[in-house]
Amino acid sequence: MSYTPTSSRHLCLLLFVLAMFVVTKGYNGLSVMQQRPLDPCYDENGNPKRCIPDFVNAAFGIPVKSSSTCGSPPSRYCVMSTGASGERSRICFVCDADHPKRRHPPEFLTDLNNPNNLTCWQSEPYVQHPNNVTLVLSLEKKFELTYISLQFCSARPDSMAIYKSQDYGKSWQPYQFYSSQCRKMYGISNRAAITKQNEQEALCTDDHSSIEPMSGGRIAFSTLKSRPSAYDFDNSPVLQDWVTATDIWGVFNRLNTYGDEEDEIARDSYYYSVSEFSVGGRCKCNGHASRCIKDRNGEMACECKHNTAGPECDQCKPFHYDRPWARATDEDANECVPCICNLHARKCRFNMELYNLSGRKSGGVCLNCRHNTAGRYCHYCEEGYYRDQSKPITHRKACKACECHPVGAAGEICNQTTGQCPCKDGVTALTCNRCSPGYTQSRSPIAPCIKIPVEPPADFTTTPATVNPGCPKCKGSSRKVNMNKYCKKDYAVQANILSREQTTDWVKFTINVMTVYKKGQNKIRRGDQILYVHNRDLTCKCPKLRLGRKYLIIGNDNKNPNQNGLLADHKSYVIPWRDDWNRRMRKFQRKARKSC
Ligand SMILES: [Ca+2]
Repeated sequence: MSYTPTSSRHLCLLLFVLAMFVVTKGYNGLSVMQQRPLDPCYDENGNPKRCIPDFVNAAFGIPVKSSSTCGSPPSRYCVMSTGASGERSRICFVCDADHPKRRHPPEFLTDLNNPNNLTCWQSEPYVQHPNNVTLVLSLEKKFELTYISLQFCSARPDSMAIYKSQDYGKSWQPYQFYSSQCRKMYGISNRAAITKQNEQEALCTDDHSSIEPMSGGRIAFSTLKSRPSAYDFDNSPVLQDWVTATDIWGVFNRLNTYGDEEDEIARDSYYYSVSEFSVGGRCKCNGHASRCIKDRNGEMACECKHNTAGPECDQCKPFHYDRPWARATDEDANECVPCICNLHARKCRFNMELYNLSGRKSGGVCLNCRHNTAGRYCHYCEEGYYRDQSKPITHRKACKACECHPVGAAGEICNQTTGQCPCKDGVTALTCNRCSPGYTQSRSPIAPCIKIPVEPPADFTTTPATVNPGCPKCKGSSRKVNMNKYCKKDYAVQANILSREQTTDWVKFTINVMTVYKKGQNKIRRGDQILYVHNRDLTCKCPKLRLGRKYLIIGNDNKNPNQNGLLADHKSYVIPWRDDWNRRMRKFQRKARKSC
């Protein structure tokens, strides 16, 4: 970059204005945030905007590796000049690497260029085709190059090639060729046309390949010149790639001569010598940084903004993967956006499929959601937990553990939104801790709530009979029969009710006793018997007996001397018979011998 008095005046003025700005704002007590316009990567409202590092000579001060440098050991070289009448004369010098005024090291390629006191790198004399001389310049950072320029102290080469690397010298690709014989030297036709289809191809030209001038000629390669998409560079990934380089490799393939190389003095006049190797461009930051600085490892890197990272701001910084990375353009800074994880995750990744499905709005997927949350945004509760609606989803305790009742619930996993546990049949409530209407609690852990029976249930209970007022409580017909009750009664039979006969106070039932479980003092036998029931008890339907039905009758001995038969009263158990009771009754019968 040239440093003219005009630009330095502008710089002073700019610094003055900036200083005034800071002072004025500072005086008014405004915050640092409001001085943000100083950052070229954001506008005055703090919105991101494209920013680029300064245009520089990227080669300045950078060491160049040369394959051939004169002076070790000291050697003669001759400078040729052509007189007015066309005759050539030579003055010879010594190149000596150890002599301060006679050395021509590669440092002179990239030192400060003073036109009044040129310093020139110089090769050994007469390294002629097929031998070549190479110069390698490593920028140690990706740059976007506008031009590569060589200012010669010698005549320009007859043939030279420029290659570039984008991977720090691992691989090379042709950038530009110069030759008087393009096809013969490089197999490329001279001055081929560039179309949109071959914008990333190196060309060859015979411009600049003449031996004249003998000194001071320049070769300048403009990377974008006559490439069609140069006018739409922002939208041309091909050209963005084309101008990107980490290293430049110049190869001098063939010296220009007058064909007099048989003469030793003439031969010493042919060598390559360059006073300035310059590379114009900008540190490559993809529009996300305004400068490049040395990073912690001492390597040049962009000072990335817009939530980007990487040496070229070529990726989104961690946790900013909700949108795909993109280069900043004039219209859109393409800032990287943090993932939405509701404060429950520290990591996320980008998913292109989800991004497209969202209408290109959000592609972030949170990883390792904490606080018992789940989902791509950690936006719902994981299995076994449910949303506590009293807390925002970003709260550490937004998800509560399910509280499913160990007996009432069919599992431990509740609905992640409502907290509703899966209840067993007949069980209800959020945690399954209550019986549904129409169900009653049982002691079974398998079926903790059972339907309230409408029909007589399948055990030793009957529904209480509808009772007239004044009737005694009908104990016998509404209770379960258990061992204790069995013991307390005198007899137990299974009997069929055959007929009834009404007397003044009593009804005499003729019954057929089919099985005797317990005989009592009356010594009941199988066969037809009389069963006495008092009118009062029958009116109260306690017991309730119907002709032609079988009953289990458990009662006390009849102690009335006028009656020869069994007695059933409101204290007896008179229950419609079921065949499956026989086994249970037999069990009672066996047990009774020991425990009654
Ligand atoms: Ca120089």
